[in-house]
Amino acid sequence: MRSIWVYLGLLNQKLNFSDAMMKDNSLVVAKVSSLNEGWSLKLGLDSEKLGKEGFYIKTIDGSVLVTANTDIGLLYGVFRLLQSIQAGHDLKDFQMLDTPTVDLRMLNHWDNLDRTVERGYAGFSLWNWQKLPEYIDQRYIDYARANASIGINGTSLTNVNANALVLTPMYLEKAAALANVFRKYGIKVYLTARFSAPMEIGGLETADPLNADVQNWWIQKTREIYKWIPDFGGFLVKANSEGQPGPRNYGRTHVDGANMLAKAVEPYGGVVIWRAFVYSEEDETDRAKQAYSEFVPYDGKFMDNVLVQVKNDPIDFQPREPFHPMFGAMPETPLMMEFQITQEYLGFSSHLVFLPKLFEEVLQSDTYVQGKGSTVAKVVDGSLHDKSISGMAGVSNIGNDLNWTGHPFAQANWFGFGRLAWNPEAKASDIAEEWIKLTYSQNQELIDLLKPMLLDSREAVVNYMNPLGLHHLFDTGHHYGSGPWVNNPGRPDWNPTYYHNADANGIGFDRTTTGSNALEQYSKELAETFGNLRTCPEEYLLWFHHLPWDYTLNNGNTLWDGLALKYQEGVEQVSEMIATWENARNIIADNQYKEVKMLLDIQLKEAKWWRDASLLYFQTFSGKELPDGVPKPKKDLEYYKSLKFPFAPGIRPQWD
Ligand code: GCW
Repeated sequence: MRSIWVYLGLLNQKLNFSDAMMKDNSLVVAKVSSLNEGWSLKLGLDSEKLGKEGFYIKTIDGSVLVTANTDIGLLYGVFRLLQSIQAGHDLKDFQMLDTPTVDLRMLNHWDNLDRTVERGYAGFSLWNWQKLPEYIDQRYIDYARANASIGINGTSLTNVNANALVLTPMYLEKAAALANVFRKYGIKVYLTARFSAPMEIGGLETADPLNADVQNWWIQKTREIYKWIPDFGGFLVKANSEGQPGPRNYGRTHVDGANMLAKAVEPYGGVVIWRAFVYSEEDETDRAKQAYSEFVPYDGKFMDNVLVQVKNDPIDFQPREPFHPMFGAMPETPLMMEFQITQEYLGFSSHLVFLPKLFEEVLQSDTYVQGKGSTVAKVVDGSLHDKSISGMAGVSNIGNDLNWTGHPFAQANWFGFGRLAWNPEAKASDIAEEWIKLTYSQNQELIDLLKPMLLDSREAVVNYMNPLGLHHLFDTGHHYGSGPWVNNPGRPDWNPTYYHNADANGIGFDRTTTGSNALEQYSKELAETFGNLRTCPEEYLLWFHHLPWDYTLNNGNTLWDGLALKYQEGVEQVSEMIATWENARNIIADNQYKEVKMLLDIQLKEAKWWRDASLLYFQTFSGKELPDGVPKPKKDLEYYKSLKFPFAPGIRPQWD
């Protein structure tokens, strides 16, 4: 580039085509409204297509123009141009028009006010509440830039297991300081609202959403928040879930609770994001069914500025589950996708797992609610049911670790989430390739090595942790490592034994008509496919069916042998990742090599732990020998059961 013109239209005149350009090799960054008529011929652009956040990049006569309707559109365009250059795109005839198809593209931090992070594996919270509001850590700015560079436009600062104190003036002032930093990057701040806040910090005797004093308290509180943060995004709420207070404590409904808050934020253009992750210990029915049963009857009852946020899967962010049946089942309600970027159930920050593969699988799942092609992506972007607002949230994997995410490759999951939130139709393989180019290099040999490694890594973790549709076999509380034997009294639905149901006859959760019939929550086509053993994809087999140990799998193996071989396959896949990484050694920097090599070694060790502990335990039911190709475990079951991890990261103290 010879010269760079950044013309934001601040002067009261239009940018003349001949003035600005196109004197070879310039970069012009200018809003559409500031381009004079001379441009239209050259551009042939219908600026309406760009909307509020889209951009258009075009090479004209050897110079490059980035244009958009808004400042944030320009910023997104410039970031994309830089990324395109970095990824080696030829700018000679470059042309790109892009707009997001999802409105709210958010990170959800599960950060506590004491800076611990629930399910955080990358150090402590970035938010240094003690030094805020005066001290603005450079990392807040870097965080905002990184997020803007992938199109994230919202961040919820605090844990959904909320502390009401964040709504007090002392913390609002601090949150406002963060909002001031983020605003320049198009990012709005959201706060988690503890439902009982009117009692805890407001001195009221109830938090009943139908009580006038309570309603008024929230109205006043919201007014106060908007004084601090004029562009406050709204509230994110976890209510009546895992011990959190909510409207049901008062015999009221989720609609009563959500709409009370929605009324308070409505005058300011705010939204309420109400989580559907609910299941009750008193409810005897299959946990997988409870959110659907509780929410679907309320379709159409929520105010227009309420989004119901649904986890991608019915149980809980597992390595693999079928998509959540609520997607597609609430045509009158905007359903916001909740993915988990932090790897609570996928190896914390020691395992290399490329999550866009998981996200893509969910988004491309067909709900069939309006015939073939009714994908989850179309539910989430609002196009299937013509929604006026749409959203996608990712539970953040960011902490104050030097590299932000603990594992260098976990950055790919943050990046990939951003790409998919911008465009849920994006392809995991394109995201992988782009990330490698932006992070490591354009070297084709390296791309050929790393891309398949990334794309296969998700299947590897499924294989060595929870193959064939098994789920939630994690040791309780911290969720670190294998614990299929865990069967604590207390909440059955927190116990692995509840999910695998292994006994002498077989293994798996019967969710067909002979069992919990969770199948009925899916469309007829899917209920038939999943319910029929001949058509149920084997990756979901034991999620839907309880089957005998000698059941014959598609490849002719018995279930027992097939299960054992899947665990083994997962371990071998990690060994292959290590071999791939060795081959990349000469192409990348030594420190980059070493860091990931050490992590891959941990991953291999833990993959073997998962295989051995799980198989030894299941063997006590199957009574069968391990098939050829699966090595005999070096330790016995008692050893694995004896492992305790009182200081595993990311846990909430009260969960132990
Ligand atoms: O998966 C579970 C986690 C909890 C989390 C909860 C939720 C924030 O183990 O730590 O709480 O989900 O999503 O609300």
